Amino acid sequence: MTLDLKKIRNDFPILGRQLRPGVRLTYLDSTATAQKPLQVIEAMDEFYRKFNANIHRGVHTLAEESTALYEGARERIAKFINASSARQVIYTRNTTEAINLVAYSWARANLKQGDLVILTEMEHHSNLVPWHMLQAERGIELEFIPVTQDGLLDLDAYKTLLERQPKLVSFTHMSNVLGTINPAAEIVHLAHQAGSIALVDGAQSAPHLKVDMQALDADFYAFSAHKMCGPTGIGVLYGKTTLLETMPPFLGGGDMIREVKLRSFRANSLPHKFEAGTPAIAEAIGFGAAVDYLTSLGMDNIAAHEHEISEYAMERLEEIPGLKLFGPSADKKGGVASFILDGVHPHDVAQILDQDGIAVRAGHHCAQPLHEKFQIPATSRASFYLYNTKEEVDLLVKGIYKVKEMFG
Ligand code: C6P
Repeated sequence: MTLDLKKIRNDFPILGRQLRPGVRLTYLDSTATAQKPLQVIEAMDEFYRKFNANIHRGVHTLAEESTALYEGARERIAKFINASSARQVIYTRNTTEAINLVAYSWARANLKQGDLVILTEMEHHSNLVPWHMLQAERGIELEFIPVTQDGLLDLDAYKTLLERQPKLVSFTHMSNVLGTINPAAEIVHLAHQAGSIALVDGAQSAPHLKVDMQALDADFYAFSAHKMCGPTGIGVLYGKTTLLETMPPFLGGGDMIREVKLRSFRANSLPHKFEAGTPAIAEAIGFGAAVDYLTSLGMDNIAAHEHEISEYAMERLEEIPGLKLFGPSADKKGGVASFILDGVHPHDVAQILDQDGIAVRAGHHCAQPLHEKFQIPATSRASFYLYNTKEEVDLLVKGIYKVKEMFG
């Protein structure tokens, strides 16, 4: 089913915004954060107007209603990723915190000096730095699956690395710079065959692809609501029950305990064991509304729409003299176009496009080692989501020609 773009765009009030007189917003930065539909904005607004109370703590009506809304959202998020139980869905602040939870809890309980963790050269800093920190503390070893010149993971090199019997393979499902969609199920399967567990960074896959935890078989999967039309401040760590149950708590405090004595405590059951303190309640409810929204459109329809837009964008961008695109061909990637333009700094490209209301990101996109690999300090990045149109791609192309003209 094709998406009804006119109807969808009406759901997003911000997309109608005039930035300055005569300058309409063209939002091509959804990889950084997606815009929010009325369905999400209204769910959060309604929570504060009618239901606001702390959760799991009260017996009064509002406390029971807000607990039911918070837990109901967890159930729907679990269904969205096809987790077998909502107990496997731990609310975190974002993908970064979800990965750090694994690094602090599972890894510090299970990894010792000399143990190998395999990452990839295309990781976001949030799947690099927690492991650097553990390396400094514990002396674990890090190896990286190389990225080929056309932006794919070198799976032969991965198979060779697996001979060294890693304890953990942690990789991104989809690159936020190259757009590459990695063969996640295969990478997980190979990790398991080698006796390792696998963590998938789903920050860019959960918003754009149909993900199925039971088919993927990952031990951990991390994602953020704000990239999936939901609010900032909430994300999820999905984990296999057997692992989550044996892991020590991450943060200590209220709600994560079953019993506290002056000199000891007993941890709560899943998922509460990992949710210390008053959580982001309205945000969880907004997240639930976001997965309902995505489900109502259909993840397969969203992926097909994005594929059509990004294929068109690649074609149009490739025509521009002096523009170099990074990453694989459109059939192997999601809606991300990172590029450099001869003789123009990526920040200047972004700034000039902004004059015409076109929002793209410039910089290393929190993937500095990947940029180093391609021997560039930065790229400009346009990214596409369910509400973007071919007309917006045309505006981007027109804007880039304007940049070229200004820089002679
Ligand atoms: N990438 C981008 O513009 P947080 O910030 O925790 O919600 O997500 C971190 C993260 C982890 N992995 C990948 C692959 C990501 O793309 C991101 C976030 C944004 O590319 C912001 S830097």
